Amino acid sequence: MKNHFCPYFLSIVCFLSFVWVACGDSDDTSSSPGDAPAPYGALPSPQQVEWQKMEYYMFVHFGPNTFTESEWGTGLEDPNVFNPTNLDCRQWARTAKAAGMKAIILTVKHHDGFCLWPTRWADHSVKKSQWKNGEGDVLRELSEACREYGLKMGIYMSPWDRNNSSYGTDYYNRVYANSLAEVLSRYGSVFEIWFDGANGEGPNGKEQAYDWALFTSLAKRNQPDILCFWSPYMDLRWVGNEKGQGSETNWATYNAEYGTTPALGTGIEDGKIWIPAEADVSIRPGWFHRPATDNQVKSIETLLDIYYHSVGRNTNLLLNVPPDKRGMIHPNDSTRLMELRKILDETFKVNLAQSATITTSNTRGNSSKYKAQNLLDEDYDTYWATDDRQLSASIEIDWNKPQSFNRLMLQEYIPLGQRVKSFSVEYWKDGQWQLIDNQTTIGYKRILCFPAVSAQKLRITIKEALACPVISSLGIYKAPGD
Ligand code: FUL
Repeated sequence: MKNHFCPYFLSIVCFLSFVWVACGDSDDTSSSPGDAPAPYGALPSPQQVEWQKMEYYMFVHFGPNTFTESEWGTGLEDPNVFNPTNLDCRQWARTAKAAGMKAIILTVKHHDGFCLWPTRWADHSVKKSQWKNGEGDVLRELSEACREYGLKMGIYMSPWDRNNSSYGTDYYNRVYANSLAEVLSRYGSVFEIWFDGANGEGPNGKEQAYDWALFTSLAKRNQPDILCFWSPYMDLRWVGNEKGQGSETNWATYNAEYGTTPALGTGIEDGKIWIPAEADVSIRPGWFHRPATDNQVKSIETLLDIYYHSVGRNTNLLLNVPPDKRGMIHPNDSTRLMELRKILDETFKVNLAQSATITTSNTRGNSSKYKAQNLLDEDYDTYWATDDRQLSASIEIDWNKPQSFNRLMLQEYIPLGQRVKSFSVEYWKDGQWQLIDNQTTIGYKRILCFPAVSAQKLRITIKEALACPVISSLGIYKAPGD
């Protein structure tokens, strides 16, 4: 029996393994043309994808510090110091909108504990100020202005509170949570809550052990789509500096180890959770307005550098534009914002790639669904992709006649994960490819700046990817003046 069974059994095993190998092989090479690439690694939530598309928005530091001309109030300020002579949140919103920003995040409470809305949970608020006889509500005015101008609204609420007498006790966590519930339930939709990491001593000399689980769950209960910046349960990470500088290599994937903060700029390749970076920076020295800094608004060169080193490096830009004692944005800041907008609009107006012939070394399943033209259609949801096995591939752009350009923009389709690990850009000159740049990650958006090149052909080579590349957009531009 044994002697007979063996060869028969073996031949079945051999046949089955042949079938398995053959099937496995055809699956690997290309998936049938209709098959979309499988998602890879940690993925963004739909809210994180929408957040990434916002790219650029306004931070507004405003409060007693504006009137005392300080950065960190002590919490002992007389509430009457807060007295804007002409608060105009519509002017903030109008400025943000014209600057091309998508939202405004307001400091509803800074470390001094003064609340810009009439809270039930603290005495130190607009209710105690002479402004509008204690009847004012800055957050209400901002929420209405944002709605009118089609902007999203976000909230910065400092957990550190130098005024509240319960700070440093368990009770303070309830005070903070209840205050949070007020701002997240009364003013419409809030896209982001900014938990500031600064944590000093309270009036009793104690540091607070924050109940992050409570704060986060409460935030999500009141605003299911909200994204939390910076806490043990963060959806968004701090980029690691206050200069608006993202990292060249920047994975949106991360491991949430709050407090240890490794790799803030670079993120972590194959990190377990999708936690993209946000860069906060002020348009002038200090976070709050001081007349002394009116002539120190950052130059257009510095702002462009910040833009390319944040938005251009897969990092959202949160640019602080602090209103003055009137409660209005100073003309020096708004003028600079408009100059920046104008240059960016001119730069990105004409995508030179649109007029070129584009060929790729591989197209997924040879299917028109994943064709190179998808790179140019301005629809983020269509993309060029390669076969599963093809972890490197190239895109060649040919204009038939020389073109001058100095910016290159690439976008990965992040709902399927971040994949590209390295890529190079070359142009054709004197019968050979000449290197423009060797780079690492792309992510939601990557923009390369280089001295203007005049060439008929350009080649982008994805050299290494964690899974087959899935690229949504390609842009080639000529920035003025470079
Ligand atoms: C820091 C704060 O201490 C600064 O005052 C400012 O609000 C900045 C955005 O965050 O942690």
